[in-house]
Amino acid sequence: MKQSAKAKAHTNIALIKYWGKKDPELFLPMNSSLSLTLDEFYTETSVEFNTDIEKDCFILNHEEQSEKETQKISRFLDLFRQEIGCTTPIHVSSQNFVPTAAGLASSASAFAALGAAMNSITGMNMDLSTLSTYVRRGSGSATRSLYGGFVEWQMGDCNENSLAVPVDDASWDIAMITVAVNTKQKTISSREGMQLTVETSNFYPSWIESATKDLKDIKQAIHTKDFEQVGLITEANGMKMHGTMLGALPPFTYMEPLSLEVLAKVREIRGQGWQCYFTMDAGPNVKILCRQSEAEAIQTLLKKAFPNNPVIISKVGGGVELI
Ligand code: 2P0
Repeated sequence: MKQSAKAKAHTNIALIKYWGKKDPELFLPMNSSLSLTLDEFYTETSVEFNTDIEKDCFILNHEEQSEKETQKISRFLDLFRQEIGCTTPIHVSSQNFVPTAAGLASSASAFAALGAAMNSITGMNMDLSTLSTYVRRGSGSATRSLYGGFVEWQMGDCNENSLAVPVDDASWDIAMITVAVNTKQKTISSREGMQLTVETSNFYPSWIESATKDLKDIKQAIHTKDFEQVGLITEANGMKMHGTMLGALPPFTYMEPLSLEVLAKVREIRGQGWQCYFTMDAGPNVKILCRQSEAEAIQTLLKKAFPNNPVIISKVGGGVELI
């Protein structure tokens, strides 16, 4: 058993969204999803077995975290410790490399990096798809951050088969731009938002039907490198996910007035001939799928329209690595 290990994982943005769980204990999702891993935003995490401390310790961005946050991490560490019959406390130190202005602090890169470090320190040395069934129980979207490029999280129907599968390395002139609209902590967490939607939204059954078809279609478009189709399906799928929230009781939305202005601007830029397509997650910030070769030109147009908002380009990111 090694005494320490360190890993780095990138965040990912879903093109076909995960929005709802059928098993909240095991984090089994209601539908399969597909994402793009981003190079610009990542987390580095080190773990160390430490017999000098009485319980686990969790440092994030150089600050010791609360009892509550640490317990969440401890429950995740237990998944690995149980497998090797160990109860030794672990010191976890994690740093997010996300421009604070981007509002993209991500549980996806966090649990992917922590899971990979635990996979190494425990000597379990699982392959990435098996490891994804562990990191899923830290945060669903973390499954997809173990691989680079386009990644599918196959929903499965039990712990062992709800896992990540690499789809394509996305090395064909692709990038993503983030327009930070508001970087304050959101009032409804994605976990609460998705639960409320599953339980109350009349639109939810048609979301599931539609997401299933969108996934099949986008995989075909990725296979044929049809960028326009990938973009159009991404844009439609993201808006349908946001539509389910308007059908919830009480209705809610993560969109802000400025988010809608950015969406309109992206459509306008596309009308001028640039290939760009928007998506949004559980927050007001807008992500724009585009050609890497056109990213700087599109960034310039967006900065001109929104001079007070950070506009950040990211290349496609790779999979998790031990460092
Ligand atoms: C996604 N989101 O597919 C979707 C789209 C937000 C909107 O995955 O409860 O932090 O930890 O499994 O993974 C954010 O939810 O939720 C998310 P948990 P997670 O990227």
